[in-house]
Parts: sequence; structure tokens; C-alpha cells
Amino acid sequence: MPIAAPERIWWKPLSRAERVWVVTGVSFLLLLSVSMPIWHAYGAADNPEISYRISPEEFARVAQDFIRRYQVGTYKGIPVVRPPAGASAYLIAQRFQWSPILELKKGETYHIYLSATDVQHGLSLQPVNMNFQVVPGYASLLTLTPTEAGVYTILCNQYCGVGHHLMAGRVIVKE
Ligand SMILES: [Cu+2]
Repeated sequence: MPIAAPERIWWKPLSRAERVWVVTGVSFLLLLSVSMPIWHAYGAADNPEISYRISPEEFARVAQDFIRRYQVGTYKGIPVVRPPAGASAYLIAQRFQWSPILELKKGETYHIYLSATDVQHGLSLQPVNMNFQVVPGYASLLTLTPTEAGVYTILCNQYCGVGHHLMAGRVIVKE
């Protein structure tokens, strides 16, 4: 017996459950599509961020100069650096650490250049939940003014290798 050809319009009739599912799915898709540009324009989710092209070697060199100039100590082998208010600061992401530990002053504004020297990393500043992509070959400029004193943790949230889960750094904000 030959195999019967499938019906041309296989989804007819559409059951009630399927109809509810399709309507829900499409509504949600439209809602998200519309809210994205609105959120971009009016939400507070986007941090102003400018990126510059820079080779990993050049970034490492500039960051090391910065560390040498403003280093005030060492914590677990990582330099602790206190940039003057208004200064440019540099933060290197490299498997599997963030360097240096920045010591900032509450209420002052800093220009922090962020880049990776090996692979992509993700900067997640906790507990304030600020997230930035850290890409080798690009320095991203974050201009920020800490509003609360404390010790903040930087976690890597972009898988970067076997030590990824150990890649934690810190930012210290003093009164
Ligand atoms: Cu990582």
C-alpha cells in the first residue's frame, strides 16, 4: 500500500491549546520587540560606554605604567592602586585575574579603561550588578562616580578557561 501523502494544511484544525500557545508567544515577541527601543531610550540599563581600538600589548604597557605610578600596596600578589580623582585608570582582565585593585574615593569621578590581554572576559561588578564585555583589542571607557563606600567584587561572567570560576577581583571605595 502506498504511503498516503500528508495533508497539505496539517495544522488545521488548530486545537484550543495550540491557539492559546501561538497567541501568547506572538504577543510576547511583539511586547519584547517594542520594549527594546523604548528601554534603550528611556531605561537606565545602558551605561555610557565608548570603545577604542588598542592592541593587547599596548594596553598592557599603558596599564603597567599606570600601576607603577599610583600603586599604594599589594593584596594577595595583586597591586593596589589609588588613582587621583579625575584621573584615567586602567583595569586589565587576564586569565584568571583582574588587575589592579582600584582604590577609589566616594563622590569622585574616574575614567576607567577596561580591556583584556588574552581572551574575552565579562566584568560583573557586585553587588551593584553592572556588566561589561571585556574584549582584547578594544579598550572600553567607563566613566563612573561611586556613590557608596565599600568593597566591591568583580566577577568574570564570560567563560574564559579552566580558572574562570576563580577570576574575582575587587574595587575599594573609601569615604
Ligand atoms: Cu572568565
